[in-house]
Amino acid sequence: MSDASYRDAIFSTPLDRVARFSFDEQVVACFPDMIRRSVPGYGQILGMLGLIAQRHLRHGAHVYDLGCSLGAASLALAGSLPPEAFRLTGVDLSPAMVARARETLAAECPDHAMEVIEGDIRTLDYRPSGMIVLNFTLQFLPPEDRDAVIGRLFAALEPGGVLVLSEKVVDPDEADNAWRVERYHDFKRANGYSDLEISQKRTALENVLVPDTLEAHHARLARAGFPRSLTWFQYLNFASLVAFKR
Ligand code: GEK
Repeated sequence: MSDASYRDAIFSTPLDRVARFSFDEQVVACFPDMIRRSVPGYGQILGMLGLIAQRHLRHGAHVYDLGCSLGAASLALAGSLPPEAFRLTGVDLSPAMVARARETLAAECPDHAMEVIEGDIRTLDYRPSGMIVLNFTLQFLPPEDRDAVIGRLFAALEPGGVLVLSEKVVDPDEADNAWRVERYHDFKRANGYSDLEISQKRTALENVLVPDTLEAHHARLARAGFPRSLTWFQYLNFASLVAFKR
């Protein structure tokens, strides 16, 4: 990224009332550092998006990057595919994210046809697309809205289209879940977060990020009409699925 990126220190000082997490200016400034140190496998997932697109994306098709934040998934696709291979629309609800994503995509890949729009993925009027990326975004929607969104994405995909869905997940087995969460906190500590930062971030995300089980994701994809979905990646309590529309 061309702009300066700051280290995430949002939850490093004791706050008497921890605010609900939101994607504001403060988060935008340190977002690349935050997501890299907080999401196990984030870089590997981005790297694989281009390879999945190379195999499954019809030449010239349209792609959505939903909840695009600063456009990292879009940049990863542009790094793997030539400009004529696809057109892309990034969508995000946060004006601060959209502004920075627009600047970044224009500076880094001026030859690729990529636009970023401010919008809510629950109400967007979707155009026919060959690939849809939901990279750690569905988890922020109220659980009762998730079925309808996945149904609309299935309808928007062209035959042969693919949906890539990456999410924080919860294990139905309580002991297995506890082990994954504890090792995830070790992962964050190893990446320089203090116990205070880990616990305050956890509180801020309560009721904002509500994870589903992998089973619930596959069942939802099937209900929406996807004849096939598989978990292609998992690292502790973070996973990525791919769903195919035949
Ligand atoms: C990446 N995909 O770097 N409509 C549109 N955007 C939304 C909505 C909504 N209803 N709700 C939340 N968002 C990115 C990372 S971050 C994940 C995605 C994280 C947006 C929100 O504004 C934020 O930018 C993004 O979803 C989630 O590959 O921060 O853990």
